Amino acid sequence: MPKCAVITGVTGQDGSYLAEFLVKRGYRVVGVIRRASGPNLSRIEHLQDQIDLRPADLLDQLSIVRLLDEVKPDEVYNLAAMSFVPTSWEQPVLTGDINSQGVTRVLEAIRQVNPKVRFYQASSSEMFGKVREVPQTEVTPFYPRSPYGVSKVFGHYMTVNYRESFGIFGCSGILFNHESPRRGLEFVTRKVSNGVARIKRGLSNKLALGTLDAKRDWGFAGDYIRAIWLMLQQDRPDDYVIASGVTHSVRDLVEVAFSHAGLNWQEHVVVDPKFHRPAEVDLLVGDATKAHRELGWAPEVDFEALVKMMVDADLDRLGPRQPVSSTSTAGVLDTRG
Ligand code: NAP
Ligand code: G4F
Repeated sequence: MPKCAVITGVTGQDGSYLAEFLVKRGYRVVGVIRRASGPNLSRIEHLQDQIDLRPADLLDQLSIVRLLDEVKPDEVYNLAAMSFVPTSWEQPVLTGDINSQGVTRVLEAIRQVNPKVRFYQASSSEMFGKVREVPQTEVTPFYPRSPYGVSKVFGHYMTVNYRESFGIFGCSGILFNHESPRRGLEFVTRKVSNGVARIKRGLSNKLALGTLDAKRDWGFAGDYIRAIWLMLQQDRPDDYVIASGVTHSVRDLVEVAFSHAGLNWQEHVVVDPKFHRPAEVDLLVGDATKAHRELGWAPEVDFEALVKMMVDADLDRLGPRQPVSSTSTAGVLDTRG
């Protein structure tokens, strides 16, 4: 019998890579989709005949219980979340309901339907926030700096508690920022790669960003998915930091992305205070020694290769060069991000 995995958040960046990964390993993959008024399956279109899509919502306990009861999975990967930090200040209650109590709902469903199901929780380096030590490890104290970060601390500790209280095989992956050509357009890496491609193709001339000083430990989503799966294949459940161990500023990101397209970033990037956050996470850099040692995991794509991959993908997506007026400021990219 092939193993069966349920993926919440299958329509998102990580869910799409994980679904591909598990299908290749012969899993029966069940992806959870919530009701939308229009199609939002673009990241998993190519997989649609290889995975089973079922409706459920992290806000609806019964829908999760029913799903697990019908599907009888061996593994549940809880990737669903309200994942954009700025939105968490606008919608803190919804953020908590999905990212915190949503985790409880899945854990309770497992406890009720089959406590032997293995569970993965998508925790985040945002939990470190105003960092207490550098680099951050599995034992670094948390100091979240946004409702999103706070909500993820709750989900993390519920996973630890269901493991320690009820013997659930629950693992929490503390993943640092990971990106790809499938990243949402509002996150800074994709905003930059898309902005560079638009400028290069003559569709825009300026890119408005927030702080250029914040530093992140950026990796490739395809690499991080392997670590997630490895956690659930171990003899005992545990928590792991997954990171590249190298940090770069947003300014570094911008420099690499623009120069890869033959552009000078200083001619195009403007700082707009509207993208500044009520509280910033200034520096993240993870120490993934435990994952290297116990999971045998290591990333394969470094920062420069990642940025170039994303710029190339957006250039390809936008197609051939359009006529450009170098003095025009029309079309300044103004996404939510
Ligand atoms: P993403 O692209 O924003 O995807 C989020 C997914 O969650 C989407 O499939 C979304 O469905 C789904 N979702 C949201 N609310 C839901 C609800 N109430 N019920 C069911 N599904 C719901 O996020 P990602 O980058 O793939 O990240 C995956 C997970 O890892 C998230 O939990 C995120 O917080 C966490 N994480 C991400 C990173 C990173 O750098 N990417 C780092 C650390 C942790 P719709 O398509 O319907 O909106
Ligand atoms: O790309 P970001 O929006 O990602 P952020 O806030 O680090 O969160 C991401 O990574 C977390 C893991 O640490 C995940 F848990 C979370 O779900 C999400 O995937 O912003 C990165 C940095 C920030 O310091 C931000 O202030 O880039 C800075 N930034 C500067 N200008 C910008 C912009 N961020 C965005 N989104 N848009 C800007 O214009």
